[in-house]
Amino acid sequence: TQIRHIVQNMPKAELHIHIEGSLEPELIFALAQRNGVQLAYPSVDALRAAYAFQDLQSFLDIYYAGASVLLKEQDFYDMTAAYLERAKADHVRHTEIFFDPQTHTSRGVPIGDVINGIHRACADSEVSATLILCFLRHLSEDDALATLEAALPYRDKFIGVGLDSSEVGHPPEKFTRVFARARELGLHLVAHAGEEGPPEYIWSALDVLHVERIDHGVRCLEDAALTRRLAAEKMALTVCPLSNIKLRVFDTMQEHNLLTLLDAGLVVTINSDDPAYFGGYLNENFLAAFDSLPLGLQHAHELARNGFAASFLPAEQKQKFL
Ligand code: ES4
Ligand code: ZN
Repeated sequence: TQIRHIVQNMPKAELHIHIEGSLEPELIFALAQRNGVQLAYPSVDALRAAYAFQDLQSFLDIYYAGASVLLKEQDFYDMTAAYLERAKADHVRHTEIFFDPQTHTSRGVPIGDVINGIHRACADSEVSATLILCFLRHLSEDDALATLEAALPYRDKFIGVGLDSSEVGHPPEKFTRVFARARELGLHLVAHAGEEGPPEYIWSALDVLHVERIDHGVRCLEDAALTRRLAAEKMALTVCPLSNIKLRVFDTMQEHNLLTLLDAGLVVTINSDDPAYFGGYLNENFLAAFDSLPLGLQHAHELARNGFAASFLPAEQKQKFL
């Protein structure tokens, strides 16, 4: 139909994509072979068959297993180059890519190999691409602080920091000091909050960590005062429709609250999160939402525009997309 065609071909920004979540089963097996890594699954099909998740943690267990094949700088380059090709095909013009250094440094991979490999692929791409270093919230704040210090020789290769992994039981305030340090360094700040965790985690991401966007944030609607604040401050939510269905945040796409968030005046963006695991890249996320919810052409333009508006592009570059 006409609207599907327009949605697919619109210039878009992507603000919530974990690069390790773009690793397709075929590339996992190719890298395992190249690096002599033994996988717990005998074949690509067997691995893909394991992609049936009950919740965030059951996904993360498989996601970290998949990332275990990444050892060399070139592996990080190849993974990122493959994502950027897919993004380009979906008319993504700008992307702000999350990466999880602790997933790799804990296996003995030098942080410089991680950052240089991902960054070099971004530099080689036609798509505008910047990097956001994420701390794993199931690990300690001291581990996050050490990771930030270890990344400082590469300070010019990332624009911000984020907070991801297991949300419940690991509230934003656990990371007060490391976010304060990142803020002093002039880094942009984001955090996952209100995906599986309660609205209180969104409040503390705002008031304790001073984040500039909320990743997911869909549970904000449980708190009317919070919803009003997010709207008043034009605080963007990076919503990931297919992720929310695969991880059972909502039972069906028809029940997703994306349109309710828009109607509440929130700056909603659409993103792919972990496209290799959740059934699609950015266009598939847009189409899944548009196929299941009463969204129209105005919404399509608003959602695409929000992606650029909420980006961390410098004002003059942002302007060209708006
Ligand atoms: C993630 Cl969907 C999601 N939530 C939290 N952390 C993550 N890391 C990768 N995908
Ligand atoms: Zn995420």
